[in-house]
Amino acid sequence: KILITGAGGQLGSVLTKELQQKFGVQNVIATDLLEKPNFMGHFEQLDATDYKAIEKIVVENKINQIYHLAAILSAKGEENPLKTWDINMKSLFNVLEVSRLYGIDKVFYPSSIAVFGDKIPRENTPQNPNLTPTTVYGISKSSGENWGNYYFEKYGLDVRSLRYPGIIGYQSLPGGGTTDYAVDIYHKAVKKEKFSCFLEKNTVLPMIFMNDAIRATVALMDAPKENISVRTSYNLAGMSFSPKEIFESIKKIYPNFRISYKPDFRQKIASSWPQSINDTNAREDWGWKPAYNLDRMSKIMIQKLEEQYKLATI
Ligand code: VAH
Repeated sequence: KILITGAGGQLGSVLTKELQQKFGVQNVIATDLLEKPNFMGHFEQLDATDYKAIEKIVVENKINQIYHLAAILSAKGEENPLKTWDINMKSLFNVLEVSRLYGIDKVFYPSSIAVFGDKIPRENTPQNPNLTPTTVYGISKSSGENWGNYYFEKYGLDVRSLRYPGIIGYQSLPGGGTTDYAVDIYHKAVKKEKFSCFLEKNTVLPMIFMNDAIRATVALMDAPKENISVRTSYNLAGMSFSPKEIFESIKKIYPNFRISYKPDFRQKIASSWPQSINDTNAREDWGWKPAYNLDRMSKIMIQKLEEQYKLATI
């Protein structure tokens, strides 16, 4: 059985559905700090910083895989650095320890392009540069990756991880990240509103369409153990674009769409991150290849969001 933390989040909510389909609804225990009243399937409220609470769920449900998605993201994390560190690390240690003690088969831990700092090549960023993250979130993810590797080396725990780019999907909303604008912009476009962007127009960042992010996660977790050569976290690429480029892609569908730029504190975070990612290891080890580019994504985002907003008004 599978335990997923952060199941109410942007990625967690979509990954939960995918895992339910793959393993059966009754075999996925979805958990989140916040209750999910209309959840389809097995849901339990869980504070992942509470070791006893995780242990109880693992034992009672005979869990053998854990997807640990609960975390505070980059922009939100800067509001309270020590609390962010505490939550992100404590929850990870709880997951690693419970996995070691109860013989969990596989653990998935999401890392992020936030682990790279501004002292590395920002184009085609390699797998193993010197990591000098600039946010507390990035520091927690780069440390977390190394802890995953440590548990693998020391205890043989099968921890697998991806450095996700910004994830863009129609199924859910992000919360507290620096890449959130790229989801919000589609919602504003579909609602025929003007978009005010918190990054300046030429800030290129690595991004990935939700469907690709989910497919990468499943492919990594399904890969034979001996294929996994990276035990910290795999670089993963989808596409790269700036606010101006995503705006132009949307304008092909909505010619009257308008944008203005009002960079805030998140600009500094974005400027410290890579523009594009070299994901050769993922391609070689488990056959990764993204399927979506910007225009293809824009088409689907707009079509799906139009359906959602139409349904909401009926
Ligand atoms: C954030 N979306 O902006 C997250 C991510 C690509 C960075 O980890 O914080």
